Amino acid sequence: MLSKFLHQAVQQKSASVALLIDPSSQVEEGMSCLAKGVEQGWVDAVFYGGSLRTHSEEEAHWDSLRKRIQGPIFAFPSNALQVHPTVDGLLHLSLVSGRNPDYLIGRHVEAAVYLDELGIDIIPTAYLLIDGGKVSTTSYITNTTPIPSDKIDIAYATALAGVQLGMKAIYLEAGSGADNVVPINMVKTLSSKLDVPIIVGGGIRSAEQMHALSQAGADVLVIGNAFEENPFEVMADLRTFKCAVEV
Ligand code: 1GP
Repeated sequence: MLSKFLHQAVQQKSASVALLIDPSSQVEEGMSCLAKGVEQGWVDAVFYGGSLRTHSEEEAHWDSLRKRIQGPIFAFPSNALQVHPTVDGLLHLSLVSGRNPDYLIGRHVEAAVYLDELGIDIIPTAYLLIDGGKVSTTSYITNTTPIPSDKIDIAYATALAGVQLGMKAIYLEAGSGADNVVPINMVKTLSSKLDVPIIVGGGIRSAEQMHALSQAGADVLVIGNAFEENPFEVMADLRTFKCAVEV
C-alpha cells in the first residue's frame, strides 16, 4: 500500500500531503479534524511515529487512529521495533546524512526479523537531515550533524548515494519544528535529478510553503507540529493548497 501511495504521489501534478501523528502527543482534539481532512481528500495519508514514546501511549493512539481514520497509516518510526503489526507500510529510514552506524544500519539489523514476520510493505528510504535553523530532536537523539542548508551539492551526492544503494525514496527533513523549511532550490535540484519520490518535512506551516515545495518537485509533504498546535488552521491551509491545485 505504501508503494502504491508513493507511486500515485509521483504521478500527481501537485504534492500529496501526510500528517505526522506522534504517539506521545495529545492529538485527541484534532482527531475529528484529521478524519474530516482524510474524508475530504485534503490529507492523503497519516504518518505515525516520533522520537519518544511508550508502549501504552502507542496502543491507545493506534486504536483511536485506526477506528477514526479512513485512510492509509504508514509507520515513520525512530525505532522499527515499535512498528505496529497492522500498519499499512513502513518508511524504513536510514539516516544517510549522518555517520552514526546505529541509525545507518544498526537499528535495522535489530528489527529485521521482526519486520520480516510482519510481512508489511517496506520502503527503504534515504533520510537526509538538513539544517532547519535550530538544533532538531533528530540531530540531538542521533548525535549527527545536519547537512548545511546551502550545501545542495552535498545533499544531492548523499541522496544519489542512497539511490545507488537501492533506496526507493528520499526524505528531506529540516527537523520537527524547524524554523526554516528545506530550501526550495535543494528540493528543485534533487527532484529534477533523481527518479525516486521526494518526501519533504520539517517546519511546514502555511499554504504558501506547501505550494512552493510542491512546485519545486516535492512528491509528499509531511506536516506535524503545526497540526498539533492548530489543527483547524492547518486544515484550512490544506484546503487552500488542494483547491488551488484543482483550479
Ligand atoms: C518531522 O518532518 C516532520 O519529522 C514534520 O515536521 O513537525 O515541523 O511539521 P514538523
